[in-house]
Amino acid sequence: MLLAPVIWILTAIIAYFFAAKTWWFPPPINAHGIAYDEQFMRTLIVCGIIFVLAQFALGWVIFRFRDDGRRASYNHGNNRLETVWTSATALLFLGLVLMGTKIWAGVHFDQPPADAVPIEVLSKQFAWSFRYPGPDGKFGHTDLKFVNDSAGNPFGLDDKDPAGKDDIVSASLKIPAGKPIKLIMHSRDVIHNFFVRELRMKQDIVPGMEIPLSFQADTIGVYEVPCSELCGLGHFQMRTTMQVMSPADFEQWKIEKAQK
Ligand SMILES: [Cu+2]
Repeated sequence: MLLAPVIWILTAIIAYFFAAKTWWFPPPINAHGIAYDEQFMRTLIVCGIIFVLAQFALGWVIFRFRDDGRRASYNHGNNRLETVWTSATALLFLGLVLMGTKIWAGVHFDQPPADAVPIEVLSKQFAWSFRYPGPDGKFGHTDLKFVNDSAGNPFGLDDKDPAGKDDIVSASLKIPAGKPIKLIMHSRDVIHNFFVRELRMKQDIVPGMEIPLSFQADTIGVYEVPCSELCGLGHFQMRTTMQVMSPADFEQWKIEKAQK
């Protein structure tokens, strides 16, 4: 008897925190993030309404069929109702999955435009490095035998290759706002994961593979890039930042870095 109001009150409290968005995501900074949040809200509203109705019905059934001293009766159920709600659930589920798939696939299957800014990403236990081709637009040759973290050469740049002379290596990601970006990601050791909450994007980086990820960020600011795949003892400290700059500031930053 007491259980019914407890279920109702708990349901109301849970629904309130979701409706009031008490603990929520940071605002998205790109069109994909906005589409992602809209799809999330659609799914949450559909599931939320069903959840609240189901919990209230559960409370009602507990109350209605409480032990009032009468003999219990047997009910064989209702096949038609079961067919209806199972089909409705399947349809809703498939519909939401199809809508969500389109948003997800847009990130992973659409090809970046030819003028996308290429940036090479190297993840390793337990740091991030980013490489830009510099003013010549060409990445210099690299080789494993030149890799030297303590000398500031995590990519293994070959200093005999003129194309690599102007390559820029940075410990944090800098990108221009409103421009398509193409990340070319590698891992040196184990699986790491590139994640920026505000982009609503998360991508595993598997050693031995070249993993592409293209996106665009529109809001200037500094955002955290935490490694999001448990990659070893130092995983907790494997984080850097993604700074979204105005295109002019980005060009200026590249010039300053290339001169060093
Ligand atoms: Cu990691």
